[in-house]
Amino acid sequence: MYLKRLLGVLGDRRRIAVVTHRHADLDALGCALVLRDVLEGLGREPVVVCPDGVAKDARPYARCSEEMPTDAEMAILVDVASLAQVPPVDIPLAVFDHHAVGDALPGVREERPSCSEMALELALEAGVKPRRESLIAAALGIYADTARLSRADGRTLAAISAAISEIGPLERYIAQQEEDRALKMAKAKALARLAVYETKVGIVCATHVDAYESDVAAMLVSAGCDVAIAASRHGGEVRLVYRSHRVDVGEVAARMGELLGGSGGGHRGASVTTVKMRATKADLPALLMQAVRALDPDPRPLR
Ligand SMILES: [Mn+2]
Repeated sequence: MYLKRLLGVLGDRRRIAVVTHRHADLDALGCALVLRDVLEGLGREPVVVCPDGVAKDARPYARCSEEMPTDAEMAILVDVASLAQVPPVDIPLAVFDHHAVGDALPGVREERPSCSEMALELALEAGVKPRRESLIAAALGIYADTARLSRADGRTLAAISAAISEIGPLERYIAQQEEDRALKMAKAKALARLAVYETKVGIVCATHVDAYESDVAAMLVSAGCDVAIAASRHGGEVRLVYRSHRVDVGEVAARMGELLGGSGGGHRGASVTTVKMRATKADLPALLMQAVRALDPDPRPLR
């Protein structure tokens, strides 16, 4: 299905650059690695090129060069809809992409949920077994581009199913995507300093950190807090970040801003109060208590 079209544009060229869009994401990289394996299986000499490097979550699978090889006879652009997404290339171009709308180039362009699944279908068609690393990147690429498979159709699931049969459940690779040590420390400290209250608006969780207050507040809401408040100090300023799926914390942040002589506001579910004040770390729990009392004057600490 794809093989004939691809072979048609390749002709008898041997040295092929498989080029992702700038800052390749997992789908671009997975697609490129599987395509490379297929081309190798067909007796060509492919090289994967990732202009300007790869996105953070794709870094564990970045087996690619940032520079174009000087001797490539053709470049196949993968996961690339527009030529604006790649640096200028002065050799014959082809495309292997899952965006129906894009610059007119020879090759394979079809509206599909991900580029990686197209490459996996191509591998099956060509009778080539991709490397394990390529299968992992492609499966993660499908998972990412389909918003955790919510946009997957039957063909997508068949492709990822074949990959997972080889590499095992994705859980181990997703868990491997390590967070920054600094972010992990901020989350751990936030948990160590956490105060939890039952209030008339639900469970309110309050804590303080040196940085990553938004990530910390989001973490607390995903853990089940109805309202999360994360305090932090930045220069001569104290920041209270609010998150909630239930309570209009935009209004709460504005009210706290007035109360403390600062300013506050934001969205219904995500907001912030900032106050110019010299505070020490030891002052933050009392400020947080004020913020909790703004939600309910009589909060009951959870023990
Ligand atoms: Mn993609």
